[in-house]
Amino acid sequence: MRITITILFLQFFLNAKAQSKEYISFISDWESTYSKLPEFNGFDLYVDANFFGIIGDFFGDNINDHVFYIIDSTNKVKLALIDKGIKQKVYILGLHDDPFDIDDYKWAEIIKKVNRGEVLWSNFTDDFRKLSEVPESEKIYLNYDALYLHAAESCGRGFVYWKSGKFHWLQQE
Ligand SMILES: [Ca+2]
Repeated sequence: MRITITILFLQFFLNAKAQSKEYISFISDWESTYSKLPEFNGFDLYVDANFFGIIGDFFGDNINDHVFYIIDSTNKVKLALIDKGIKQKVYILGLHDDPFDIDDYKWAEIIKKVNRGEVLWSNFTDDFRKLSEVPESEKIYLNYDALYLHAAESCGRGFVYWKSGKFHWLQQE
């Protein structure tokens, strides 16, 4: 029992430490670099979501990228993806050309990294379905990471991933 508690405490401590390290790293990257890019003109870093920033390879070149939220002067939250590589590229979801017609990502209070190789799928087409009912041809497997967006209370959620030069969405109801 005591060992279990010690392990739980240790895990909690390590998680908290990892988060704060990530938090500090994103703040400093924003202040020293990203906030100065023309793409982020008029935006501030948004820090009120349940996650702060995510590091992973979302574009498939084995170089870790950065994902975080930004907020504009009208209080709308956009999802920024920094594709780090030989040449750094900036993508912002939530602008007028958003591929999913979303102009405010604030509803997605939680964003998690989906590790490479994990199945991406939609649980709703004409009706709800389980993963075991999804045909193999509709399952997506990537050899790089993806994102899982969801709201804590409502049922809005989905996978966002990059493939063939654009972003894709898979709905989870
Ligand atoms: Ca990359």
